Amino acid sequence: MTTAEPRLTLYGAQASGSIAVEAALTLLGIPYTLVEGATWADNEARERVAPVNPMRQIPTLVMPGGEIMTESAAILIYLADLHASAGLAPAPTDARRRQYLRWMVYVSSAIYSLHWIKPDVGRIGAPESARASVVDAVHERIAFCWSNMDGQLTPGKYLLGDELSVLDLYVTVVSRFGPWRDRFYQVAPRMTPVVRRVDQEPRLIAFWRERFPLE
Ligand SMILES: N[C@@H](CCC(=O)N[C@@H](CS)C(=O)NCC(=O)O)C(=O)O
Repeated sequence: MTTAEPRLTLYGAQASGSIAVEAALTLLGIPYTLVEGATWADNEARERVAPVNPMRQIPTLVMPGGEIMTESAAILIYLADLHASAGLAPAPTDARRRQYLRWMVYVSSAIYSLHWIKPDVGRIGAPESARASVVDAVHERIAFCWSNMDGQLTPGKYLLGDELSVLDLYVTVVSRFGPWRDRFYQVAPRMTPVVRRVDQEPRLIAFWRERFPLE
């Protein structure tokens, strides 16, 4: 008799922030059980994730022993550190580690978190009639934040140099959200070749097509 290997369980959805985590798991060759559901649009998906994450957000990662981990940046940093030989993050002793941590936290806090407003502008006390202008303002702020980041990076093949890191995966995914890629290409000319390269990463082509097609 064979016993099943303990597996990670990931609550995630197509075209969501969980895709950055799924991309890292794919590159690392780590199997996981996916619980699919678009939490921002589907109440059943929200209620499905609620017992493990009362924030009702994805990605939510459940460890084989039942421990819960949320926060996309934290999960990505953790996975890269745990599998250091895969080289998906600069080591703590590497001079690039500071900027790596800085921008991982920045993408999460300055950019990704703003998307919480969009499914229901009432979340910030705005009337539904103001929806279009609130969403425009969110997108303007995100464009500014991408531009600010772009101006302070000197990418090589990838954002931190010539090695692919989970920061590249994170930016490649979050830049697919509003205000979407065309705007990103305008405001982030230095990061543009990097996300295009990651879009074409041979180990991820089939994954992107299935989980977050660009078109
Ligand atoms: N801080 C969280 C944000 C996660 C997040 O906003 N997830 C979205 C999907 S991309 C979500 O579940 N939204 C549900 C909602 O807006 O209620 C993280 O970085 O993981």
